[in-house]
Amino acid sequence: MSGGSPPQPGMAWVPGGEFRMGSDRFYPEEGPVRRVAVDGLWVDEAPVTVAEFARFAEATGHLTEAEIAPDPADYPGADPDLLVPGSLVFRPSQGPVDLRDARNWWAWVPGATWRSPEGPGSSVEDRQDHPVTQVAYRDAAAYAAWAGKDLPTEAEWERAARGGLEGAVFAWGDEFAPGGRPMANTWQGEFPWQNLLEDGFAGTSPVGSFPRNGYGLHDVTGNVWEWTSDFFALPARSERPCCAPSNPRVTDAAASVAPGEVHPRRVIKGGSHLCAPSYCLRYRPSARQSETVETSTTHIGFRCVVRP
Ligand SMILES: [Ca+2]
Repeated sequence: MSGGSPPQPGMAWVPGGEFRMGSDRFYPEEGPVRRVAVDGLWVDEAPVTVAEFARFAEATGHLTEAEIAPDPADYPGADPDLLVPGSLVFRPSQGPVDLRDARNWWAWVPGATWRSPEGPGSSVEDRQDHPVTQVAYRDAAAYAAWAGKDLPTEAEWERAARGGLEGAVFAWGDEFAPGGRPMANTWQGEFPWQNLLEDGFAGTSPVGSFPRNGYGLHDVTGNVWEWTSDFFALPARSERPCCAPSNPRVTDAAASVAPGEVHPRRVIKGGSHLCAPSYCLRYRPSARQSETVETSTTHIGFRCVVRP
């Protein structure tokens, strides 16, 4: 069944059905591979852009998490001088660093927002058609509600990203760069200091710079990570259900809170322009990470869906 004509411009129909979700070939949090069913739905052809988010902010006056000072209650023991509006900004290192410590490339920058993603003095003036960044989960959800849309569940997102290629490594097949052609905005070279720019982009790229997948979607992997509405959990390993779960959702916020943290974590999907094979081979439909809901960075954005 197709969904008829799109409910809004710039959306593509992703047919419902069963598919193999997850992967057993890369990182442990992606497995086990399990059969999952989702209903057909409309999916934004590209991540929400700066221009689109600007229309939302203009219309609603929405203040993003990055524009609001953190609540001291959420950060016991924190230096009050650091509890100012701001966000996380990627800073390449001068040379090889310990890849186990993300502080080697993430800097907390006061004044970094979606309008000034790298902090005061930076601008999105020439990035209107890039994905919006520096948006936390609440900001993405508020945009979706304003637009008459929703955020995808992880299963919906992965179904859409696979483009109908059952079990393929990438959204376009099993070969990273078929015929030498870059298919997504990722990181080539040694992360986080040597960006060889073989795909032409150091940071985010205009949406649609790379080919569509089989369902007509751009930038499902690479460019920016995308928020989904599922709270983070590891897929169950022991169950052998008789039937594929239909439209599964993970709704347990409390279980997603990591030790020592106060905020729940949601699933982000798709990898970003910072994903390098040596560090984070996550520009794949099955790849997933958890992110605390109040976090915003220069490499997380989102796209929306409409369920018929
Ligand atoms: Ca790149």
